[in-house]
Amino acid sequence: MKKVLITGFEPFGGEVINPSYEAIKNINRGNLDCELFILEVPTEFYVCSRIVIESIKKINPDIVILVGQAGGRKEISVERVAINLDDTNIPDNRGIKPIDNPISLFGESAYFSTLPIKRIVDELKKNYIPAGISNSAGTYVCNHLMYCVLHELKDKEFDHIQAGFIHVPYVLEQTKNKQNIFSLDLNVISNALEIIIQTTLL
Ligand code: PCA
Repeated sequence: MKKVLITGFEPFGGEVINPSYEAIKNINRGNLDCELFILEVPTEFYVCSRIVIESIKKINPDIVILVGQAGGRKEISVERVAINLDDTNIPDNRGIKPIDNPISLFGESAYFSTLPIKRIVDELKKNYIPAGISNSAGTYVCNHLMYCVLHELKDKEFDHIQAGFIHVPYVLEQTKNKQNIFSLDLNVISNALEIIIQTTLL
């Protein structure tokens, strides 16, 4: 049976929860044809990638799906690309705030997701879940993690592993007292992640 590692982030930016981690905890393993490993990752530049890469080395998964919150987005965003840049106005959870920093001096300018991104979007839409491809994972911690993981997986030892990043909108409980902010039900996000895993396994 194939092994899938899925990661979500700790809350950041004043939020009490992060829908990415809530959603991966809520995945129904009974709907999956794989062994699933879940991991909560600190919303911290540098630390996040170290933890995920250590975990990849330990688990030796076939597929790695990184998930993060993108508040304000109106669909499940299947990220196409990570760029070699850290640049942020808001500090991470450790107070680190890189500006115009390359992530790797020797890495490529960008790395592309190796998940079947078009098939994933089609499957999500077939299931009436709002979804689309995104051409920017931003320049904050999520892009950092996606870049570092794809950079590491270029290595011959790991190049059989498929990996990519999914940004999810807020969940209902985060937007209760806010107006006109899009959110999805937690179960819809978890179901979307189940579909993403199953589609990648095919
Ligand atoms: N979203 C942030 C970092 C952690 C998270 O869940 C981002 O989009 O970079």
